[in-house]
Amino acid sequence: MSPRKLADTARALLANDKGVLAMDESIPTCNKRFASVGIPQTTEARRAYREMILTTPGLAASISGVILCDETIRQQKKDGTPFLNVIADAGMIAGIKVDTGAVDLSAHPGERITKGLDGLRERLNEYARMGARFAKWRAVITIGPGIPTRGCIEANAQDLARYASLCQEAGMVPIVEPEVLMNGDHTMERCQEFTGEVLHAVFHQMFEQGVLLEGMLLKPNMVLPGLTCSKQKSIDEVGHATVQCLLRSVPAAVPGILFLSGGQTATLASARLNAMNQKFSAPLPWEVGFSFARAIQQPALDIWRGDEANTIGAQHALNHRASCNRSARRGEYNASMEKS
Ligand code: 5MM
Repeated sequence: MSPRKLADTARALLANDKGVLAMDESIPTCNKRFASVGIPQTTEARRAYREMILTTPGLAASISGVILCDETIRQQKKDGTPFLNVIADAGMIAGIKVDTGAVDLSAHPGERITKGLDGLRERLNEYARMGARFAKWRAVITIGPGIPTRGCIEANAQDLARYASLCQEAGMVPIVEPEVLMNGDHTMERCQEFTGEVLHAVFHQMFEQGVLLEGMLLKPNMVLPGLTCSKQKSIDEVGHATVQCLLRSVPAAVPGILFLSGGQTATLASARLNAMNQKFSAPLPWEVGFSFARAIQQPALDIWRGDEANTIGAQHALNHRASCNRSARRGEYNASMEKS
């Protein structure tokens, strides 16, 4: 492991106010998204969709890196060009999702633990040889009656730290993604409390496992009220609670925070990211960016619908979202951009 190389990759992913596009949906998740808009759930449809995304003209102006899944990293364009070459030729960095999904955590009803540590060293070495320079692992924390428990938080935090340490050994930057879900009727205050608790546990475990903070990136949830909470909050209130929570729990040595969107609408995710960068830019120790999946892809998927004739329109929508989020990183996003 070269600390300099890791830090350089992390910085490259944050450079020029760009973001990281998450297009690493597992086969079941991608199929679920396709089913919702009537696209056939086939290997070829997933390949064609990923080709549409990766060949979007100008995408690299707003996107520094893309997270792929195991199926996609091995696929090619229709003309045979490997996706990895398309990504490199566009000037973007390839990354890979290396968790293998979340399953029920034994003895903890309603809670989940992420799988994927078995054989991870070998898989990381293979992906590094293929050209991936960073990786991603998502842990899922649910808020509900009596949960999350310490047992669930600690188990996921330890696995995230073991994953991060193995990534760095393989020369890859770990994106560490502990997601506190927005499903439920909990208040924003409860989300803030548990997001803080989870982040403290994650950074404690990363310290124990010797993870180089300068060579990693954090991908957390924003601090939000639950989807069905009766007390929804303004954009500025969300921005304030999120930044306050992160300032209390994320060490300054971490170079960047790349938010997930978690099911927020595309425009709300941009507006909330913008509020954080607009109102708090001066005192923040880390860069505050994005690694959205749905909040970048969904408008494009709604247009594409599996029909090649819709490619240009879908690519335009994808580029638009990526570019709005780049503006939000600078605190320059505003609603009028949606009209143009
Ligand atoms: C939370 O999901 C991640 C960010 O996506 P959103 O911005 O849509 O919330 C995303 O990278 C996720 O980890 C991937 O889509 C992979 O998910 P699965 O569950 O298919 O492994």
